[in-house]
Amino acid sequence: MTTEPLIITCAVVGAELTREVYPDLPKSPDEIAVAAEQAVAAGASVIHLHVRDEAGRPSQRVDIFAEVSDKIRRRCDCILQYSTGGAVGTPLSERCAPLQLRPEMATLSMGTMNFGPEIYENSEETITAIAAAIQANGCMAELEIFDLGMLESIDRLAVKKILPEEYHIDFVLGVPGGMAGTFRNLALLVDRLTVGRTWSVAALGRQQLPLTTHGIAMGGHVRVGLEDNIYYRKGELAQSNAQLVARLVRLSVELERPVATVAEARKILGLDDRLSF
Ligand code: KMH
Ligand code: ZN
Repeated sequence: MTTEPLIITCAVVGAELTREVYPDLPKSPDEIAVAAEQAVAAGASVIHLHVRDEAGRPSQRVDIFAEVSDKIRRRCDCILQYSTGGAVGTPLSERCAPLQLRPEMATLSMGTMNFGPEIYENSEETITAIAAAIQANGCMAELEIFDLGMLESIDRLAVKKILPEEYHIDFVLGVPGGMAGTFRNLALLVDRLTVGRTWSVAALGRQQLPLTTHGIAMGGHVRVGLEDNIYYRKGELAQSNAQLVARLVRLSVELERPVATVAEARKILGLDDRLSF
């Protein structure tokens, strides 16, 4: 089993979550920055970032991403990973807009899918446009894989030179309409990976804990946070993003995976070579 340091990503707010289901959801720039700072203090090195507008709605506005990023950077060092997924239905032009702020990382969803009752549109044309924007702004892509076919699309799109050469892969399991969050599915996906690619696992709801624990033992990296799961255990809401991160830190230590510092995470992801732009 690998003893490589574990990169923990924290997805602190997401686009779909509301205060009706999670009353303390961080929404304002200050609240999101505090949530990120606490997650980093607990052991996260990457913050997967969505933001909300003044009305609390998911937004891809550049000024809000700039404000939140600035507030996070004043509080702590971490790798900022902007969402280009936005919310289901966010137009393509809006999805890419924050990339002009040149975050270290940005997500790239690898296919269209049912997302609950809605359609999350990621046609080849959309993937091509987002991949181009990611590269034009010097970001490292994190490919979001919600289903096996999306993983199998990587080679096809790479041949067409649509994808950047360097990328990290994140398996997001358990979205209704995507691949279920099971050990077998994670093993199947990891089996199909090109050797040497870094990967992480995120899983929705009650699968977050078992799948991330499994991912640690398999030598991958992990993502937790309220975007994917609001519960600490059955019937008990998590107190915070940091609480979810802290549990994974404890598990990781027990499994002989030291938790990566931000500097170590940059090195593992190949971001340390990119800091000069
Ligand atoms: N909100 C989802 C529709 C991403 O951040 O890149 C898409 C999402 C993926 O959250
Ligand atoms: Zn997201």
